[in-house]
Amino acid sequence: MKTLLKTSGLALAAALIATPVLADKITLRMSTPASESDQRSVALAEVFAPAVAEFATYEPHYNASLIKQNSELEAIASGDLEMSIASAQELAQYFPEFSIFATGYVHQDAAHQVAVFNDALMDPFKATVEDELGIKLLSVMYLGRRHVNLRQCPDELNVQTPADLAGVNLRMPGTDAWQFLGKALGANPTPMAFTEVYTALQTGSVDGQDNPLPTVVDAKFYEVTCQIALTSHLVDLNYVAFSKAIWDELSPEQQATVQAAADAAAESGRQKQLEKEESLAAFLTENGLTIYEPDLTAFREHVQSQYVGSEFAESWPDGVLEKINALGN
Ligand code: KDO
Repeated sequence: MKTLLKTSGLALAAALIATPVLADKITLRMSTPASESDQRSVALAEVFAPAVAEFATYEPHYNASLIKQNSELEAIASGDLEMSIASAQELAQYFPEFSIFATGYVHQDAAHQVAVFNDALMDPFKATVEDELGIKLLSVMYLGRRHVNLRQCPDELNVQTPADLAGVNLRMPGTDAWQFLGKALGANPTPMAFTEVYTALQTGSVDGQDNPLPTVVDAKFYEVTCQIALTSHLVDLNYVAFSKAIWDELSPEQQATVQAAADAAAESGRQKQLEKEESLAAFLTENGLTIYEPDLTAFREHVQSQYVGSEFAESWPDGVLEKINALGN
């Protein structure tokens, strides 16, 4: 009997020594200006979080409740945040060359965004962010086609060409690349955080805003606006931004799991956002908005002409725009 106990005790001790003590799970705080119901938020919560749950606790913070919009990258770099749904426009604050991915009428559609993000042309951009900010851009997320959404009804303000936006106070997000796009559309851009837009439209402190149809529905902008001119002036994207310091603490297997989880979440959100873009025009019309297509040639030609010779275009590495165009259809 003694021998049995002794043997089992030794076996137990050996088992405990052999079993690595499970380190505490890492916490991944994620901040976004988006709501909890936005498809990008849903995808990270429902696809990314479960996939990494064995070694990480995903902790989302919506509506810019933890970190204000366009300050998320700084927060990750300083260790106050681990993840964000970042934008090229935010990155362009640090690295002007990122403005090429925020330029009107460059990306053609969601598939083009994925092709560009996965192409070798992207490698120097990703390396710069990793080396200088300590942030990994894991995947590209589809935000959607941005259109001009106005308080005024078409009988008061009908938008066919950029000239029709002269004097229109158009809210754009707060970075230079966004303000430039607002001017390129022909409007007077007003910088404003996403979480302030609904009230600004409701009170008339701005005439309009520009976001994809799913956002117009999710943020209920349709309640305080009257029309959408389908300019499609930017097929907009975000990046799943991830702390390199955290990444470097992970095992190669855990890093592969995080990468696969980010890609799966981005793809899931992309498909749902595309489905919403197809179906929501009817919902918005039923809810009183007038939706129409303006003179797209006039908008495309005018917007593109504004970038030629601009400070942003000067920052674009030689040949990148041609490579992006070649990846399109
Ligand atoms: C916005 O502020 O209009 C914008 O669409 C900019 C995007 O880069 C992104 O920050 C987005 O807001 C938020 O994710 C809310 O949808």
